[in-house]
Amino acid sequence: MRIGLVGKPNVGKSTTFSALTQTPVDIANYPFTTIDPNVGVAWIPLRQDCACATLRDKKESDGRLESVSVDDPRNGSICNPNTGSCVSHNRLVPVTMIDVAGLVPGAHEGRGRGNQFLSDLARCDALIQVVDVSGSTDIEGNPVGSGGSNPVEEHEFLLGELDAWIRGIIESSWQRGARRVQSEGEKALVTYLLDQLSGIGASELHVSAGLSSVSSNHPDAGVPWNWGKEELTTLSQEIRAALFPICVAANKADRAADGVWDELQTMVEASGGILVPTSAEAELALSRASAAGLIDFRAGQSSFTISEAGESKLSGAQREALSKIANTLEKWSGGGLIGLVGDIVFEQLNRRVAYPVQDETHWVDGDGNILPDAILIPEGTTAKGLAYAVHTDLGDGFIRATDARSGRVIGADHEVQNGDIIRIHAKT
Ligand SMILES: Nc1nc2c(ncn2[C@@H]2O[C@H](COP(=O)(O)OP(=O)(O)OP(=O)(O)O)[C@@H](O)[C@H]2O)c(=O)[nH]1
Ligand SMILES: [Mg+2]
Repeated sequence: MRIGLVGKPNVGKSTTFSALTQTPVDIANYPFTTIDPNVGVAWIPLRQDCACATLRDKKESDGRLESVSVDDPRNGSICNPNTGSCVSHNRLVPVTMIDVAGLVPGAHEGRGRGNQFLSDLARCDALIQVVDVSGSTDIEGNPVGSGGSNPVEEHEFLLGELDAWIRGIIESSWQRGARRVQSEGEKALVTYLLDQLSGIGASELHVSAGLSSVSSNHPDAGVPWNWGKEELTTLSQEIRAALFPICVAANKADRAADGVWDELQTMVEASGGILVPTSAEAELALSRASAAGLIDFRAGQSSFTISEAGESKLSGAQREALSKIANTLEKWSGGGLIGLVGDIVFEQLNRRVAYPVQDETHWVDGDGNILPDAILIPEGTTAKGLAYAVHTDLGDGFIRATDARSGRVIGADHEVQNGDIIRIHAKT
């Protein structure tokens, strides 16, 4: 799972990235601070209790485990995650985040960093546009104090650049590609588009969505090799929308009047996206204080408590600054940045979780680790699909699987449900 952070320069993409991934990166109040992309991992809580909660209940009722002790640092969790962590059955799973250079008008023609970073985004499952709702920067990212670009303008410009970028790829040898339809039939168009766009992650689904949008919006378009700019724009827009669902972090909300983002919110939601007001700077400050052990703070929440170390080290002024920050974050609903990433993963991209295990009785791997993996899979993934998600060899050698919760044997085509614990039997 990969999510790209995009937007014009100087809006807070790197600040957002740093708050989400706890990775230190360059942040500064001028355009093009970031040139080469930053890649890191954000840890996202599952929306339901980790399956280790069920296992604990079973063990407790069988008399094989004492109930949770008051001083248990994991507050009841008994799984052994290979990656991430689990406390209070709150299991964290990894989502790769990519922070790229800012995008300026004309990027698809090579302005600013040009197409380079557009290809950095190629393999992303979704994009978050970081928008500066404080108006403190113009459309090129230069600091202006106030009255810079407006949120809707900023969003429309980004969509326009992405569309133009995709159109550029399609257009380059359109005439030749489209004429293949004459000898090879309709399917040749799909093949041509897939050839052109597979590098940016397009599949037949995306391409077909684009083509049917041209037929419904331009009924008189005629033969494809005669399509003009309008038809190709529709085609690119639709492919872009299918390929890169875009959500918005309405950032620097701490310096904006409430509601400045309302119009953009309506627009984004109308196209199926999500907008959440954020202050990446505030979240970064809390996540840094937490990493330094000064406060106990769980990402996605606005409240925190001062830790023992914090009690002795924080000055009065520092405490006041931190609680001011938390108060700011409390004003907005939406769960901040972690909440936004969670919404994208579980609601927009419909990802479900499955726990592959090697022993269906004890829910462990070959080394006795309890529920070591929590894998995000698209809704509708089959047992065999899950096997491939774990390892190609496991998919190739797939024989059957066992649903470890019920003990039932399931076949290759069985749809894995959210929270399933699955033992895969495969030829080795
Ligand atoms: N007030 C306020 N300032 C912020 C917020 N987020 C970021 N900033 C400031 O905005 C400026 C730009 O932040 P960056 O994270 O470097 O922005 P960027 O989008 O990565 O910029 P480029 O890499 O140049 O495209 C810095 O001065 C940040 O401290 C926020 O939520 N509120
Ligand atoms: Mg940056």
